[in-house]
Amino acid sequence: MSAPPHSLNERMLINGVFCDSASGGRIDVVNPATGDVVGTVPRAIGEDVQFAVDAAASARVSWAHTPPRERGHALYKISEDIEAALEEIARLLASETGNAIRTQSRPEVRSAIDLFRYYAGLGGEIKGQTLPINRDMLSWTWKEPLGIVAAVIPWNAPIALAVAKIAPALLTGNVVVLKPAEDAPLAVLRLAEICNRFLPKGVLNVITGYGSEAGAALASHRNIDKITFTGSTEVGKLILRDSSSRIVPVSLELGGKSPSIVFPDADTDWAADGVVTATRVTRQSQACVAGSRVFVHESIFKSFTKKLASRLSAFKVGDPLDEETDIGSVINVKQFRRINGFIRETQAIPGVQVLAGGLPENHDDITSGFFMQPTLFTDIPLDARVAREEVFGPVICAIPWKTEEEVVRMANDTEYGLAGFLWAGNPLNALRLSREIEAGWLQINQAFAQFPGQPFGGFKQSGIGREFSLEGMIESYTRTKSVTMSMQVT
Ligand code: TAP
Repeated sequence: MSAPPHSLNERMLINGVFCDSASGGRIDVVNPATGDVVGTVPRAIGEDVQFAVDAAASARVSWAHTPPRERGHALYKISEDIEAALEEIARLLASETGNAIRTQSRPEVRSAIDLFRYYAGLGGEIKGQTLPINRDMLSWTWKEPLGIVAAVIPWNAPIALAVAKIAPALLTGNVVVLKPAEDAPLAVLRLAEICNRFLPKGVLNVITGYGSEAGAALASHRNIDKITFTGSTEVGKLILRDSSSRIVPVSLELGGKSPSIVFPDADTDWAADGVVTATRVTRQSQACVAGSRVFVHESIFKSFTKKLASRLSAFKVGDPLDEETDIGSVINVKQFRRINGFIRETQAIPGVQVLAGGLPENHDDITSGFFMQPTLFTDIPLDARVAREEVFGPVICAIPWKTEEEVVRMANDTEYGLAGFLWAGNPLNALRLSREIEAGWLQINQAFAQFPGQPFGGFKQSGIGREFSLEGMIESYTRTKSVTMSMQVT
């Protein structure tokens, strides 16, 4: 294994100062690929959350009054310093998440730079409307910031997801208290250090700690004006329920079980490569959009799944910091056991075929190095757990279909509705079906990651609200005030 960065004793950012928690408690951050402690971070408690919210409250008015162009300029300066630190941040990310540096961590930092730059130029778009009520009356709307935004993010893409919340919230004049996941706070703290160079104190605060402790205290704080959360549907529901007592607006980006539909006339080499990308296996499929239900037309099912299996088996799995590695390590032992539970249970179903992967060696007694070759199952009953629940790991189900009506029904038979992928020789066939698939983001003959500017978010239990876009920024981080004025002077 290549050497990880030296172990870091980090502090969290409150009111422009890097500090320890009030309790003095600390949390180890472990490289899942090696079991090495790569750093420690403060274990924030309710008192720290209070300090951070108070700091944000003090900074709120002056930041809201800062001209949007100046706020955008600060975001651009931040993007330049992230670019200068790209390699260091990417190594940190790879070390704490287990995500391979070449295929995941470096591209993730690049996407964060892009996202800051996208929002940096949108200051002039925070605009209202004038309304034609009558000639004697002027009526217009203003878009105002909401105030203090509580942002809670998971570990699977911490830098990209932090920026997806910080950049639009700050540009629109809000102040932020962000909590990263306990498994992956280090790169986010490095990002906070860069942001702090260009932002007034208190505008961005980053607290580290456990979800049930710091996360819950933040999300339920009575002075929070907006909650934006990415993570599990289960915690999303908790937050939504709790926020209802205070009528606080909530944006949720939750789980998924996305369909990937292969038509009989698809270019099967192109589609097999695309399906692999859609499953996000190079991030151990720890991705909410992962197209883990692959519906293949029955006329090409056998040949296509064989092609898919050979591609999945060819990936190099191992040390995330090695440039040769395609797929790194699953995040932690809990997720590793959970994923293996799905595999074990599915393998035991009579008739199920395992075309690639399967249970990793030493799956029972492992304490680090949660490496998994992607698994491909066929002949699975549609009601099997693996075909219905989000695995959040490299486990794919291939399912045959006969008619378009049938595949639409199967694709939509899920509580989720985040993304979907369609692979067809005649794109008009895919286009026709795309109207029927219940998902917030569909791609035809491609499987890219989100582009800045593209509204991204889920239908059904995959979430509420849109990110990565001007539309999402205005919806999620501003409120509309109407003003009417008489033009008759009496
Ligand atoms: P969650 O438990 O939902 O964690 C996401 C974030 O919420 C973390 O920062 C977590 O802190 C925090 N959190 C946990 N409990 C909280 C509470 N009661 N109040 C406020 N914040 C709380 O997800 P996870 O454990 O990281 O992953 C579990 C499952 O979530 C996965 O299997 C997958 O299905 C889903 N997931 C979805 C996504 C996306 S992008 N949709 C991303 C990651 C995970 P701690 O990490 O410190 O507990």
